[in-house]
Amino acid sequence: MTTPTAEGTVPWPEETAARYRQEGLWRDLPLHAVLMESAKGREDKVALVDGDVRITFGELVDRVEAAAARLLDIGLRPDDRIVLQLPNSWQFAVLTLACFRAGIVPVMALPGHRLHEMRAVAEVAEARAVAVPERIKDFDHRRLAQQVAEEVASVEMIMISGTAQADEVSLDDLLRPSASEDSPKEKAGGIPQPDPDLVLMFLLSGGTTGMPKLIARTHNDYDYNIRECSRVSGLSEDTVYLVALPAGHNFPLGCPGLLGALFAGGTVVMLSSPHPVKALQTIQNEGVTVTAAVPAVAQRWIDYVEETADLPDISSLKVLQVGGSRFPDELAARVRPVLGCTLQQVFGMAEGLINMTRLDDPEEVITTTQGRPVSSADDIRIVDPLGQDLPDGQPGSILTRGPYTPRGYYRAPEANERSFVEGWYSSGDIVERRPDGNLVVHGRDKDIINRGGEKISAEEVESLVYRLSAIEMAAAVAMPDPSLGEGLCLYVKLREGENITLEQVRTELTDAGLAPFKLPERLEIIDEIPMTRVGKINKKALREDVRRRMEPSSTSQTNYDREGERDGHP
Ligand code: OOB
Repeated sequence: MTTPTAEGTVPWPEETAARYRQEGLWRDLPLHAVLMESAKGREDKVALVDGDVRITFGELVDRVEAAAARLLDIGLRPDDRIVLQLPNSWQFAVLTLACFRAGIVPVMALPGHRLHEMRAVAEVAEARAVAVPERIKDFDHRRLAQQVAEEVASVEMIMISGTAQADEVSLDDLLRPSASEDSPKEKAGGIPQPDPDLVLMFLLSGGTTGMPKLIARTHNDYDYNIRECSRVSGLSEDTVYLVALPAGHNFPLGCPGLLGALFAGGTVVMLSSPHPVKALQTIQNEGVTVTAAVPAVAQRWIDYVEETADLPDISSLKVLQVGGSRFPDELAARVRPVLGCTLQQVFGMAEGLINMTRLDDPEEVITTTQGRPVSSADDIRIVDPLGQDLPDGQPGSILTRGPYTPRGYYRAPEANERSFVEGWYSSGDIVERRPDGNLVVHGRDKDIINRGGEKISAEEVESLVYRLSAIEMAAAVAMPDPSLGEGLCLYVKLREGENITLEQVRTELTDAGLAPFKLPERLEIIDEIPMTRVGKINKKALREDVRRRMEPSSTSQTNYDREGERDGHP
């Protein structure tokens, strides 16, 4: 394999790959072929809904084929990378599928990312294009794309959803249906099929390092990921799947997500925000049967239903998947009584392994565990700090490998050294395996903050904080948050005679281009940062400290007021 993306990936060992093929887990189908198959005989059925836009399977296949050809016509080549930062919209789905068809590799950025993240992923991926909307709310994504293009040499093209300027590629034009004036190539659909063993797309890791890492997923592995998740979530052509989380995230994309729903012959409904008013109304209007939420979103939906008279009728909803961070047992127990649907807990990761409770599991399993692997080919070990296997019932670090868990990050040998041990991926989660095989997530030993399902690397935030000359030492730690589970508290030691406010820190990090969801919400200025005996910052002590400070008796002026920030994605 000599393509640029293949060179930076860590492939599965040959004999393992051969076994996955032989067992039929890897089918050697390019992913768009699965869509073509599901579209057959359903040409007039609605595949995709986005507000007033309704696209049938026939139209979807046509647009995807035409757009794939146009991507090549404008000068992109198979294996080129496009950083995709689009809100949940029909354009997201069509462009993603068109990339898959052409063998062009989308890099799944999130709408909340800013220059710091976009530049980093464009650089690592050596992207040739960036696809953005003009704006989301009051943020100018065109300007962001222009900055990325100015700073990253490989980026030559800006694709705009909305009104494109002369030097930009118009996505509305690129993604339009085929027409008689199209080139013969577009009509013939004669572009080469991508090799299913090659990179399909890059997902972003919610990892621990200073910069986001890319996870190369192949056609073969992601096809299997989607198939197993669809089976365990009971998807069929009757499925109406609501995309309420950011579509570029693995969970709503392929677990089983929008791709699973399309491949099952079901209908996908795109919604730009999981706000309960919109989401519940959409469930009623479109007859949504399944959707995915992070715990913070599920909690808002539950609270909203309990507090509101005259609600939309959401009885079509059969399954609510919840994952991304730990769903508290007490909340899990309220899903069926309040929302009237089956809860499916999902403990997954962009790096691969997906665990789910089964729809027919006893209520106790559904409400107190995070399920078990979706595939019998997933291997799991629970180990102690020395790497020794632990018996069931004892929490330890989870290691995993399998047919849809790649063996390394893209172009990241150092991170691979730490996160992959002899082919096993170590996610940094502390997990107990019960005798019935179900997993319970107890915590983690990785240095991240999980803010309502959005992962924040402490190191990434700390490294930017050091730009403030007043700060001598900094530590970002998780603090309890009633709605998001965790928030970010920044501890700092100041240089002699200096002072600083939370607002100054937030402004500095914003100016550095950090995504808003990663900004600290509380600042604690202390005389000495506690250290462990081996000379590392004692984050456990700091987490306990902030917990104490937040107890009702103690008051603090430094907590950031986040009201108004809660309409968007968590
Ligand atoms: C999902 O993927 P990522 O890549 O954003 O984050 C993975 C990490 C896990 O290692 C774990 O720390 C945490 O998120 N996590 C959970 C969890 N689900 C994910 N922690 C506790 N309980 C859960 N149910 O978050 C993701 C990807 C696919 C499907 C679902 C979630």
